[in-house]
Amino acid sequence: MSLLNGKTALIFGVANERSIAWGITRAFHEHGATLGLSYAGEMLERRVKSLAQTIDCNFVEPCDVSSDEAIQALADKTAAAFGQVDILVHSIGFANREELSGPYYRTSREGFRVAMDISVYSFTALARAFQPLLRPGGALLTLTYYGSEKVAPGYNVMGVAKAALEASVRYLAYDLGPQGVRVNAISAGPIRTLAAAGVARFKDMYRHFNKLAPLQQHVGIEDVGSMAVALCSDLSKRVTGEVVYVDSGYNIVGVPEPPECE
Ligand code: NAD
Ligand code: 0WE
Repeated sequence: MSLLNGKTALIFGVANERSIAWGITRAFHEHGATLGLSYAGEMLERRVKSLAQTIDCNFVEPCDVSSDEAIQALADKTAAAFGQVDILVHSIGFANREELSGPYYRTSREGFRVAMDISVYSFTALARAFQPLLRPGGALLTLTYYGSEKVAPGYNVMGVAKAALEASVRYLAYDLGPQGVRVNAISAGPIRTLAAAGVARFKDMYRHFNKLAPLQQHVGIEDVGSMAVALCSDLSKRVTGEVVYVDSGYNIVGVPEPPECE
């Protein structure tokens, strides 16, 4: 199928082959999109470039989204390489590790700032820098998590950041709607990626997830990829400002079944 034929997509947040952004990249490639990848730092350059080769993608550029200059430089390179773009995917989140354990009230001022800057503002910053390049019929997409709505122990300042990110999705959707550009988020269930590795509280909740979710299955990056195709293609032409769950139905359960009743 080629739901994205003739569309150009720029994807932020590939770190390795387990990244959600890589699942989205592969799905977009299967649907005929022309792709560009942007990664965070020199340490990732070799890995991301070799992944890009597997899908014949030649546009692979660094961009630290905490820098306005880096974002503008990338927008300039994008304009030179592609002219206009149809799709931007933001698959970036970060908090200092020490903020992801212990009580939320211990969050430092600097830890709060970093989480908000990289996980929230960067999406707005991309919208701002790329707005002149966005073609009508285009779409912006970001990734969020249920910890924005209900407490996920240890997710802490990231939950607060994701709540702000979801609000940003609605404001951006309102602003870009008249230009024919849609803005949505996917709220994914827990996936074992680099950003989840080594977080103790993640492992516990990951292990129980497929017993609690209605579909009783873990979520994979392919599952997020196929929903991303839907949300960035004309299949979802009249959908904007939404948070769509790809979580095996986990979020609809209010009262989980106690383990001894299985
Ligand atoms: P990942 O580690 O593969 O991706 C996170 C990416 O953020 C990395 O590529 C990293 O380089 C990038 N990044 C961090 N700081 C950056 C900066 N300053 N500039 C540019 N890029 C930067 O992990 P992932 O799980 O694929 O995360 C992608 C998104 O999905 C995040 O927003 C995350 O919150 C969200 N998400 C993850 C899960 C999960 O369980 N893994 C669930 C729901 C939502
Ligand atoms: O958004 C995320 C990951 C967020 C994340 C993870 C890290 C680990 C390494 C942000 N910053 C960092 N910084 C690091 O130094 N998820 C949705 C995955 C996740 O993380 C959790 C979760 C879930 C789910 C942390 C605690 C509890 C649940």
